[in-house]
Parts: sequence; structure tokens; C-alpha cells
Amino acid sequence: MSTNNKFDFSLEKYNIPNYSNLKIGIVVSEWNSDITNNLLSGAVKELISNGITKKNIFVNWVPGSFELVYGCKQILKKNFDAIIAIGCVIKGDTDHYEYICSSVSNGIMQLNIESDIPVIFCVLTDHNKVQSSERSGGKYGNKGTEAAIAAIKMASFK
Ligand code: DLZ
Repeated sequence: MSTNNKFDFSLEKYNIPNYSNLKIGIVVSEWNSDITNNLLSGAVKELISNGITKKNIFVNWVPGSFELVYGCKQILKKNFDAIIAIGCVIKGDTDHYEYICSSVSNGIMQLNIESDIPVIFCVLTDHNKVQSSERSGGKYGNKGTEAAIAAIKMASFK
């Protein structure tokens, strides 16, 4: 499911009265932090370049991607306009990868069903580190950047 040429960065179809008022929460996993740090920088840079102020971007860390759902659930109470969950799960020799990927994707979907605040899924689920690098500032762009735009678009519903 490549996103080459599929992600639309333009915000013109969305009604966003004042970008500087948007408050965005970000929850980031420490596992594979070389990758998640790049996703985080991509997201923060993109938010700022769209007029969101640094003081309205709140970054919270969790140990691994499995903890993203709990981390996002806790900050739902803070009334952000959108939340971005950032993680990187890389396939190993066991089934652990499948459990983490399905738990975090289902958990974040559940938060979107139950709460009024959009939670953006920026979790790479890759077969190896090369794939993750290619998607966190490499030849396939930076999924953190796309997540930032998705967060702004979804915030317009609130
Ligand atoms: C345990 C584990 C493994 C094996 N792999 C990853 C991974 O690739 N990416 C990631 O974000 N987290 C991983 N974890 C940690 C789990 O997400 C979680 O932090 C622990 O199981 C503790 O609940």
C-alpha cells in the first residue's frame, strides 16, 4: 500500500479559521527512537510551517508502540484539536510484531470511535529498518509530515 503520489498536502478543501489556535498533542514511542525521532521532527516542522505555534504542540513519550493507545487515551482529557500517535514496529523472528501492530491499530481506531478528538495513526509497521528509514525522511518521504497534515485536516471537524 504505497502512498507515493497519493497523499494530498493541500489544505484548501478544509475549513480551518485560525491555525495558530490549534492545539496538537503528540505521543511518541521510544522503541526504534532513531526512526521515531525523525517522524516527530517531520511532524513538528510541518505543523509549524502551517502556522501552528510551538507552544501549542505538546510532545509526550511512551516506552513502546504498545503503550501509544494508553498514552493517547490519557491526553484525550486535555482537549487537543488532534492527537498524533508516532511509533515504529519492525518485524522480528517471532509473532510479537503481529500482536503489537494489531493492538495499536485497533486501539487507536477504538479511540477514534469513542472520543471526539481525532487520533492520527503514524505508526510504521515495517519488515526491516531500511523500510522504516525510507519512510521517515528517506526516499518515500516522512510519514510524520503526512501525519501532521492529516491532524490539521481532521482538526477542522472539531
Ligand atoms: C517488545 C517490543 C518489540 C519486540 N518490538 C517493538 C517494536 O518493533 N516497536 C515498538 O514500538 N515496540 C516494540 N516492543 C515494545 C512494545 O511496544 C512494548 O513497549 C512492550 O511490550 C511493553 O509493553
